[in-house]
Amino acid sequence: MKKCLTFVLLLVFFLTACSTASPVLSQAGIEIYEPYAHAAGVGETSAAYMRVKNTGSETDTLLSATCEQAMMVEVMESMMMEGDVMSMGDVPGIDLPAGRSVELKPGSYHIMLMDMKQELIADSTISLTLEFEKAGKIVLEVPVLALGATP
Ligand SMILES: [Cu+2]
Repeated sequence: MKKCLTFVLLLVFFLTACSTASPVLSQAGIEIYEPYAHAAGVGETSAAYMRVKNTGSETDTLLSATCEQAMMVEVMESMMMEGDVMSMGDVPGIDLPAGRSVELKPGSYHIMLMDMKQELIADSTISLTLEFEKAGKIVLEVPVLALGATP
């Protein structure tokens, strides 16, 4: 009986681990987990976040991104707080070491969607194209969440 319970607990543990750890997309050695963007109005700025895992055997680099609904898209890193303002700058790329995950999250790396041509409505999705040095282009559906919400 005790063995049986241990087995059930292990099974529950593995099922839980699997459900939170499944990528929404796996292509050319790149896995994408939990992508999301925040709602924004026309002319406003939004950002997209996600976890990117490189399952390949060589370092890859996320070079750039494009989104049809935004006038301009840049891969950025938030660097420091200056008073109340978070300063950020575009980066030439985000290195993805082999076998490792890199998180794009508020206050860190993010994909900035600038000057939206179209309103980003919560509970909708947008299409984002990521360009990697080795994996090439990956088109991704990104769920839009209310401002400040996380998956
Ligand atoms: Cu930014």
